[in-house]
Amino acid sequence: MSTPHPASLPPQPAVLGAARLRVDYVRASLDGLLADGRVLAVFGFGAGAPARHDDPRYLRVNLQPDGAAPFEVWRVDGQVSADRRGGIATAVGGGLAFGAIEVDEAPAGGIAVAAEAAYDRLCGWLADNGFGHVQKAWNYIDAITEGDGDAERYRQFCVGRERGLRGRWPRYPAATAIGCHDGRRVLQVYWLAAREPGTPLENPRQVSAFRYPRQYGPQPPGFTRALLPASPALPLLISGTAAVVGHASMHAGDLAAQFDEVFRNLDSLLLVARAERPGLPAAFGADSPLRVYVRRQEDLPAVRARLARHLPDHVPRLLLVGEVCRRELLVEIDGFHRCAG
Ligand code: 3EB
Repeated sequence: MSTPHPASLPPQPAVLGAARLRVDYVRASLDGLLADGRVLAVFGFGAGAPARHDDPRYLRVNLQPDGAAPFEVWRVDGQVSADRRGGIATAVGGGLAFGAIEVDEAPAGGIAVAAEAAYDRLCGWLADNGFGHVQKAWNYIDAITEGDGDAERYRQFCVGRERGLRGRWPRYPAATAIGCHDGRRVLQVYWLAAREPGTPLENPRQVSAFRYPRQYGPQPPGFTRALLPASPALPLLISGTAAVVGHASMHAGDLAAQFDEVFRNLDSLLLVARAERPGLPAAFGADSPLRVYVRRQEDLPAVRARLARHLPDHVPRLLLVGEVCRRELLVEIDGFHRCAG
């Protein structure tokens, strides 16, 4: 006798001792959020958010949100201890580490040297603290597409990032690299690290970024399209995803067409992730907080409308004005998919 096949899989049981992370957009007071000892990190966005806090777990990202932004809150299963020394803010708990570093470009001698310093110090911290495996790194760079050809600031950032790594990462993490325009030439890098390696995922619709041909710069960007952490209680970490097919930018100047392409890329990435971990939901849901980076402020209303066509209302989303690292690309989406509750 065959038993009927359940229409949907029951929620995965909690994995004892496995690192877990919950990411939420929350409207609350910053002090109230930080009072929770299980909070690993809190992010504020744009000029309306507090610039800093004595607590090293707070970081402001200098991208203007669409309206009044909530805080993004990362919670872990365990007591968190935080520290700030030598310009690196860190928080450790529940088997995970958050860290953030800001490097002033002028004294460093430019974006390449600043990126090299940031990644060199990041690697040093990881080695000293037993967190061998960055799962995702976020990079925020002022005036990211300024400069021509190989002198473009993003390309120089890629050169410096790779130099700073000095071959210490056997595999690339997921990443986001977005431009801001706050006039501060301060490179901001933050990361989520674990003790176990995850599985890097590539997108069959896209050439791996680390294999981009020479035309995009002297150093291909070191990131993987998504990273599936070893712990099933951690979400899939999705890299910044733009309208890149193969290695080419698609639909220059056409916001709606770029949007459709971004979602085709995301769908394709979810298929790859589900082949690896069938328990991941097939579609974005309430546990898939996404960030949508929009190059032009004036596109925000159109972006809101496009998003409503692609995503059900219960998918948390944060719209930020930020520049994709190729001038012709108008929108990029990154995020998390399914955080165990
Ligand atoms: C792309 O597909 C878009 O350099 O860390 C996306 C995510 C992009 C991360 C990075 C760059 C980075 O090439 C750009």
